[in-house]
Amino acid sequence: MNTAYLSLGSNLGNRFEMLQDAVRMLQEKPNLKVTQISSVYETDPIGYTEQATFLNIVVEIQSYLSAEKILLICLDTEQTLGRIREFRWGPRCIDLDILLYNDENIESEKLTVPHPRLHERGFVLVPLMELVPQGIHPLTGVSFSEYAEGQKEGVHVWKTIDGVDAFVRLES
Ligand code: GSY
Repeated sequence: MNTAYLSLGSNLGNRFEMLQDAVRMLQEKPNLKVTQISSVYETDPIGYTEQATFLNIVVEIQSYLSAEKILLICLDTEQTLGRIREFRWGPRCIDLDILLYNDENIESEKLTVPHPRLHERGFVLVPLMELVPQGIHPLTGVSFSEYAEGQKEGVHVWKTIDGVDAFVRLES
């Protein structure tokens, strides 16, 4: 069994509903279970800053699928939910990224894991630390909490969540 962590973000349309739909779609996939979910954070945009604030979460999944198959599921989820992305770093309905896949280092044409910008994004580190408070970056050995120092500005809890099932059932 493999454990992976995915980052989900939305800053277009009904952001919360987008996150819920994405998690529901993940739940419906055979051979994949969503086992943990962070609080929902409202976060200032990073990269292209002249855009709306994001809602971000991190989920833990357990699966026998390879990281490449999980990537295909993420892309399929984005497409099904009609991601509109006009340009790189720009606004998007929903974005799913693989942050970690076990402690593996994967470098292929399509996929780099751990996510290459994981350690420099407060909107990823803060929710990730909820799920793995003692987490260590598998390549550098530096703790996520150390990386998160100085990157918490603009990352605020928007809604606390009482488990995956409660999250998908919440009124949006
Ligand atoms: O990489 C995911 C998309 N994205 C985000 C995001 O999800 N949250 C915040 N706060 N800024 C972002 N910039 C990009 S690109």
